[in-house]
Amino acid sequence: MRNVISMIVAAAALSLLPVAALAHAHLDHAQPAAGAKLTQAPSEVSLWFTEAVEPKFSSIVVQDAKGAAVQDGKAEGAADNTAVLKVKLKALQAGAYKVTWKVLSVDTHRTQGTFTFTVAP
Ligand SMILES: [Cu+2]
Repeated sequence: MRNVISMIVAAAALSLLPVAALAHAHLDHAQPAAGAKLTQAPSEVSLWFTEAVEPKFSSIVVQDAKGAAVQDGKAEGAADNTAVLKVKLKALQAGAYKVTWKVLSVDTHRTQGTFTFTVAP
């Protein structure tokens, strides 16, 4: 009985693939926004994607101009939105920062990208 159920579940999952494969998790928008010039240092970076992502298999790295990582801990999802990935930041000094994100979307496709923002109090 268990085998029959797992076969049905597998068949149902496969039948969803052609539809899901049409979409990938692209970055929709970010906070801070790409290219933003901020007068106050942000305490976290939040990314909104075009489809749900798997936080356990996704990452956000934020680096200062010297390449040192300034994120505080691992990227995590948001309780109210499966298409959001965010990471906390250490106290940022003035300067330029580069955000590099790599995500695994729920349709199992990997995407990645980078953008920068500047803190200029
Ligand atoms: Cu996709």
